[in-house]
Amino acid sequence: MCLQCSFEILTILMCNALLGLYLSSSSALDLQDITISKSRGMLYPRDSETREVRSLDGMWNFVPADEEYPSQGVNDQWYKDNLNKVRKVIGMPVPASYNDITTKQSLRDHVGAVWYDRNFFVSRLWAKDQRVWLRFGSVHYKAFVWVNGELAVKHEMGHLPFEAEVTHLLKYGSENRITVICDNALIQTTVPQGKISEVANDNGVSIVQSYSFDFFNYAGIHRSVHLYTTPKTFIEEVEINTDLANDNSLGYVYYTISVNGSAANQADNALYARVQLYNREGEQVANATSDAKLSGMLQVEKVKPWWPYLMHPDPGYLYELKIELHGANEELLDIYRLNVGIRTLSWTSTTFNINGKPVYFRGFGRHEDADVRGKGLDYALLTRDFNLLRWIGANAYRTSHYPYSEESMQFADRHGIMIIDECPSVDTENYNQALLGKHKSSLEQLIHRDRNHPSVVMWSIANEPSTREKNADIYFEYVATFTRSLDSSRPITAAISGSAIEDKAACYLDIVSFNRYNGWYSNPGRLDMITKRVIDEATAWYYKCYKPVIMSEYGADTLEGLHLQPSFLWSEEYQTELFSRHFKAFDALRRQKWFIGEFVWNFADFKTAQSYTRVAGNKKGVFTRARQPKAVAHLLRKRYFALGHDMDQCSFPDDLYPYIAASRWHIR
Ligand code: BDP
Repeated sequence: MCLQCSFEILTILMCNALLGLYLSSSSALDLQDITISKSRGMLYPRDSETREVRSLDGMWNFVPADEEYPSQGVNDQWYKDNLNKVRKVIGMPVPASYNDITTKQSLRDHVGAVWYDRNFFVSRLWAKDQRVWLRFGSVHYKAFVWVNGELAVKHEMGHLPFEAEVTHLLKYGSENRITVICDNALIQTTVPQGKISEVANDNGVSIVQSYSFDFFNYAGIHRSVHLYTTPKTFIEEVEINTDLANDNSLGYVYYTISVNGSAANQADNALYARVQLYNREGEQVANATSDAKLSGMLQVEKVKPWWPYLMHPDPGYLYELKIELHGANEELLDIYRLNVGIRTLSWTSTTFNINGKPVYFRGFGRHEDADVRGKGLDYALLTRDFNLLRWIGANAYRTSHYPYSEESMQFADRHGIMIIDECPSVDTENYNQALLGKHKSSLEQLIHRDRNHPSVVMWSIANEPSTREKNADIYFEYVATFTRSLDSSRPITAAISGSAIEDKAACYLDIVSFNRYNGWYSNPGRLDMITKRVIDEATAWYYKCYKPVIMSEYGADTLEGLHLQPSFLWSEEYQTELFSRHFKAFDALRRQKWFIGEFVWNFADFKTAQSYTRVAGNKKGVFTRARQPKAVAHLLRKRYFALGHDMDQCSFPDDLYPYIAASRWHIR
């Protein structure tokens, strides 16, 4: 086995052994805060009068690097020619995880680099006075990208977009080639963390990836790949903030624009933006011309605020903001449009409010997960999932345990589903300097990407970190302070699994979320040991930090179709009864004003690593992996609509209570 390599991407395999050593000594040291570089650009690619977007999705060529000689492709410069010249390639769909596409176990469980390439034409019409950008929605976990044999961009961190200008690398009016290495290896300084070791097998040794988080480490080009054009001087960033006044009848949209390009340097004072806001009917409701700093405010009379689903008869109201960038002599340089929801958020030590009204969250933890596609973006699945969220009456979900696709954020905006937006830090432990830098970077990239979505109402800075460990306090103080410095308009949370007594991190948050599996991991089978424990734990969290409290995970694995009466672990009856015991606790807690939400684990069954505790994955879904309801979904639906009715007087769907009998029946 040769683990010698010359290229950065593969050094992680070598360093792993050393890393263990470094970490055990470094964890004794005090952590210092660390400055990170900030991301730029990355507006979602949209065409306009000045921009063109071209998809590179479709079938790509694919070949995994040899486990025996992982650096061979880099050493032999496979990116200098078509991959099929050096290796037998197979077809691989983009976007998709590669793991479940073939029938080969070796690919499903592959550790390290895989190679993709494809050829494409660029029209000679694109050779005019403009720039061309190459943008990936996400590649998990680490990516290196070459265009026509030249390195165009590299990026570390799954689930987040990255891009590079490729104007100078493309051949216009000719065929081009794009080559990608995607490396899925996770170590102690990646986000999330994992471990790689060499383990003896029957014929020698294997490189084995392990991780403690409970979802399959799907990898590949997970989201769309785009080429898009911009003018030479173009709108590079847009930041939106909104406010409401006068009893929510007047709206304010504050905007700040950044420009990239020579015109920005040469004629600073000449640049200005004209911004126009359109309602759903396409009528202009406000317009303004920016100041010289390219910022300003739009005032909207008789505004239609953005409301969550079931909190208002017209949830998810979006305006369209059209931004025109003008240069000297009024020359129109660039146009970019984005959707804007106008709403306010506020929070106290006991409440969370949207547009001045208290919110009670009723939602899910989820995963981006499906058979065959893994974590690959799929509009059919996305549409089905949002239809199910509406069917069941949920108003929120947490993007457990990593950022979800930009397309899903757009769906959430439109459907009025509130998002607790989580960075990819899951089961965080072994706090060290390098990890802190990457953790902060993951939040910076996430906030940069998602800050303009009205659906995003909270940032989650971690899931189940080890919060009693040495340095957990200083580490999370740094991470929380950094997050607030990037966005003070949204509260911060993290899903904590440690006990309130031992925890050192929760009080740095604005809202405390806790995960607990009463009746499952704790006291399995004991439905009589749930309600009081949930009430006691939520109360302990409140009196520890004096912050609003959410139960961010509870649930039970349930095998679809398994019915056992009296209920027994894994049966549909057990999941239903376990939920009901939690509902009782939540209602008792709701009378304490500081308990502000309940999130089921999980929306749907999902794949995990192989383990004797998992029957082909985690089965805690309210829906099956094929997105069909288990028995508990019907109970949850009744509760979520009842809560919507109690809180916000929403109406009930006609089929919520099918006819049973003419007699009066009793609900306890
Ligand atoms: C929680 C984790 C979640 C797991 C869940 C479970 O946050 O990722 O899937 O437990 O075990 O601790 O089902």
